[in-house]
Amino acid sequence: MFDKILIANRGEIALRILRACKDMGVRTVAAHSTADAEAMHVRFADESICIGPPSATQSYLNIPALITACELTGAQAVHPGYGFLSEKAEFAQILEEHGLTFIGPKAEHIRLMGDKIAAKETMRRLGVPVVPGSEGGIDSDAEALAVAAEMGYPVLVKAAAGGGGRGMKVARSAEELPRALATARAEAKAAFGDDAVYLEKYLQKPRHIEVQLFADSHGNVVHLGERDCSLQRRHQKVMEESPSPALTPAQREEIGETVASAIRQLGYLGAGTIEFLYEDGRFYFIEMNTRIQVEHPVTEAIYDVDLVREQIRVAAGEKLSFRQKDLKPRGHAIECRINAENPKTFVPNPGLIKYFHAPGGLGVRLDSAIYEGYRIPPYYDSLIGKLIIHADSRAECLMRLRRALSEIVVDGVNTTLPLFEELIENPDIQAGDYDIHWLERWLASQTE
Ligand code: MV4
Repeated sequence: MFDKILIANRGEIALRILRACKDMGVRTVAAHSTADAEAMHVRFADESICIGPPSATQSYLNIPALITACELTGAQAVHPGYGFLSEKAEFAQILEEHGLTFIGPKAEHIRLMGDKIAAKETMRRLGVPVVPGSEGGIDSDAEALAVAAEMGYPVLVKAAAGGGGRGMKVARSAEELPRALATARAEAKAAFGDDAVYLEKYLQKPRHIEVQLFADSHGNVVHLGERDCSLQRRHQKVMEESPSPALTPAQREEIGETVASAIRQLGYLGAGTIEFLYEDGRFYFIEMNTRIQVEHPVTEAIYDVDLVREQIRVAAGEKLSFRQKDLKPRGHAIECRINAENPKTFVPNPGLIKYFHAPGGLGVRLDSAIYEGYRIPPYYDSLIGKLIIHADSRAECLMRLRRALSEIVVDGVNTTLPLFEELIENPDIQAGDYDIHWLERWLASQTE
């Protein structure tokens, strides 16, 4: 096991990683920007080191500064959290070249999954169901028109370097396709410096269901069920739950085994998430994420595991601490993302936390690095906490969430908390009856 881990992130995930390290008796180094000198995880860490000014490009994305920080502190491994450098293959590779361990997958797998065309082709080859579409990239309008005619409209043009919804264009007819291709290409070129695009059948009312995977370097690969992340706004997840209200235990086992088998064939290491669109009882692979995800705690709640601890164990060459047969989901979990944003317009609202009261009680977990008197800096993502509720059933989980929302107080900045109080009273939410467009439609209906 490592003696010392450097945490190359901030906010609630930096604290989450720090807690896992402490539970394992591993010393911690908080690498932080000047804007985060007063952060809770910096105070709780064994050591801290400033890696640059507020701008993320000069601090949390500054690879030379992070390597130097490891050398100065004697940290042997780096946990990148999510965002920032967590899915930069180059970072994983450079750490390795410096004799340091990247707590995450191998650089080759990060690179492979970063190319959405290669990722899809790989998954298809390994027996994972994928969305019907072009085989590889699209080179001409004629090719796109032929593929689209074959599978039928509407179709979706996606960027190979995309993900998270950027560089996507729907074409509802052959007339619309050339323009959709040109726009998607131009946006992809501007956003990613790569104009490669591919074509898929456009699914009109799917759910977003993702499967959690874990692999160690001893050939053990397991799945930890799914998370339903359909409740999104502008490609930002708002509320996630596990298990998905849409799946049966038999469907869970089947898709879990399918993806575990694919990952085993790849020789993957660490935590991974396979994202699917799910419509009319069928799964369609869209992307794979090679990081720990924001919503990992809902999986931790129902499987009673510490996923960050497992990331650290397998990065150190140890075995996973569980086998597939040990993993039995219990009950239901829901996560609410608390953002410092206007709950109606979602405009970020950084500033001073004047008063803070944490909720508590059985089945209530709050992952947050805020405290009374903390000033949320304006430079980073507006996520300030996650409220994770666990109960025996979905109905009890919603009741318990209602209780926790009635207890929590965050004063001084606007947050998304009022949104959840409304959402949990909605009949569709209570019934688990929602797709990826539900939240945007509901928000639009609220402002009319
Ligand atoms: C799709 C789709 C419909 N059909 N692909 C959006 C982000 C990226 N990860 C994939 N996305 C989508 N891909 C096909 N073939 C609809 C979306 C999509 C979406 C997916 C998940 C969650 C929210 C979404 C909101 C809008 C569109």
